[in-house]
Amino acid sequence: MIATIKRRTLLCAAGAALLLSAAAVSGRQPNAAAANSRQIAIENFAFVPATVTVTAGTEIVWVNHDEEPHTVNSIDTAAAFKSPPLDTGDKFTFVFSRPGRYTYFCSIHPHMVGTITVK
Ligand SMILES: [Cu+2]
Repeated sequence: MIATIKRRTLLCAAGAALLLSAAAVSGRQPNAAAANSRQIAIENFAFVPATVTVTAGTEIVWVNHDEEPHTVNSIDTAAAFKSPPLDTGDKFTFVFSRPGRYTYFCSIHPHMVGTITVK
């Protein structure tokens, strides 16, 4: 009985740690509200639209509509972001605060490429 409770507590702690690391990975800044938000769909092994132009401070939300897992990984180091594998319906958010041109790809299917231009 006690062993069961301890195990549950451990599982909860592990769950909380996962949530925390997911928040860190997403690049979300809790106190900094994004000026704008844009969605990019991941469907049929492509980022749609593949090319997006936004103003600085815009939050990009990628949503995986495929049945396959995908990731969103930056190529440039100026804005480094790396999502965990996204399952169907999963989202990944990153706020682009500085102007520039950011290319990213899916690490599982490297032919999937997209570009964010921040003005
Ligand atoms: Cu992919």
